[in-house]
Amino acid sequence: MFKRYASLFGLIICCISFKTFSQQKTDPETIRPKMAWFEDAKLGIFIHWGIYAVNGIDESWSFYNKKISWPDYMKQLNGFTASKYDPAAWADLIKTSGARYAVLTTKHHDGVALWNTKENHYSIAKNTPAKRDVLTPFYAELRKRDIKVGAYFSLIDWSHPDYPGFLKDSSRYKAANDTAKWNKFRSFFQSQINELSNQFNPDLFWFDGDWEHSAAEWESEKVRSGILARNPNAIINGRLMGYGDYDTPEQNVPVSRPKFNWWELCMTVNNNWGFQHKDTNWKTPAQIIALFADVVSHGGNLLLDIGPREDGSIPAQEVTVLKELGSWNKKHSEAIFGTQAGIPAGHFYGPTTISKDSTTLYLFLQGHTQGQIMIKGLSNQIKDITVVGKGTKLTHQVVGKISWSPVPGLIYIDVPAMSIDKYMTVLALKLDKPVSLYRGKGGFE
Ligand code: FHN
Repeated sequence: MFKRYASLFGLIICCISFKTFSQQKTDPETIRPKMAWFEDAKLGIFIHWGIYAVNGIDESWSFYNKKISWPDYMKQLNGFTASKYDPAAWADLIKTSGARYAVLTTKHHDGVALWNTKENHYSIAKNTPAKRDVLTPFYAELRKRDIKVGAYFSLIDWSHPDYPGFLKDSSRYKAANDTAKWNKFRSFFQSQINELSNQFNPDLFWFDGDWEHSAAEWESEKVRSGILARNPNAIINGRLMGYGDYDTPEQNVPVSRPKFNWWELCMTVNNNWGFQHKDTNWKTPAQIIALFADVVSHGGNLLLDIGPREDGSIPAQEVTVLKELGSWNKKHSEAIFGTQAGIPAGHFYGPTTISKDSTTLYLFLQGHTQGQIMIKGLSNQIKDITVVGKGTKLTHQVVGKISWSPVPGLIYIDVPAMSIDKYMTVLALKLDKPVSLYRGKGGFE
């Protein structure tokens, strides 16, 4: 019964909100096997690290939007030292958070590569006092800890003389009007992608900036097949003009379940992707944990962004968020990792997840909820209720169940103050059989 409602719900949602789904060129059934680790991962850490951390200004956008001139922006090359960069400590922190993958900006729209690119263009290794490729050691540390390796790569390269776009309201040329130049740029960016593939063999390619050109102009199909020829299991995010594997909403927690397949919300801990001295608008661990539960409840992953300083140190607030998220994840692991999206909204006021075999329903209690909570339309018998990570057993009461009617009663559970978690309490409801929901009108229907 649950499956029937889940598909109906999915179908309705799909029809209303998923333009991008219908535009995807990849067949979900073909890619399903390689998506398995991603589907179970739930949490990834995004890292925006680049020369923009020197002045603490918008990554690339600051010169594009003319808040600073391009020459002044590029002067930040001289201040990027990576002097405190400790890739093992970064990887340890990521592991502690519970994340299963990490995505680092190998090159943002400003064109500065974090590895020693063979192409004749900017890199941290050649043009900054850091004087080294910072990708290799980080990826090695991630792999030692069994964390999947992700490479963010901007298709847009506003600093490249052969790239059409440059500043807001002024471009160098139009791709369609100078094919020779555009072809030169294409061969440049595709060579850089080949370098990443061959040197680092990322588990995940995270493209960005596809909006400036069409799939035909980027040669998205060729880019995709080139990556897959090197590694057929590589996952590609959905910013390759239809040639990616999953959707990437940004900064906006979906208000309803996005779609059947795979998606990932990328979100900052404060207001910006990269390090900015003035940005102190940090989300609290409680807020991040609630957002994370919300995303997982809707069947997605959270790609939580941090912005290290130019020297490679990570702001204390981000360290705290990752550590607190990690200890909460450790305690509530069974309710998050390897679960599936929860029941549709309306049955319970809060996020939910379901075990893979569908016989355990997890309820995430908002804030410091204590006292009575209620579930509507759950047709199952509840065999047992446990506070996850604590083991406390709770009792429940079923009210209003008429023996001859298909309408299930209302379920009330008392949550005592002594069982609540400092961030978000989770209850595990063991059911008599796979989740079965009633969504009728009542009476005989
Ligand atoms: O322009 C970028 C932005 O700077 C940042 O990198 C985000 C992360 O998803 N992506 C782009 C905007 O969608």
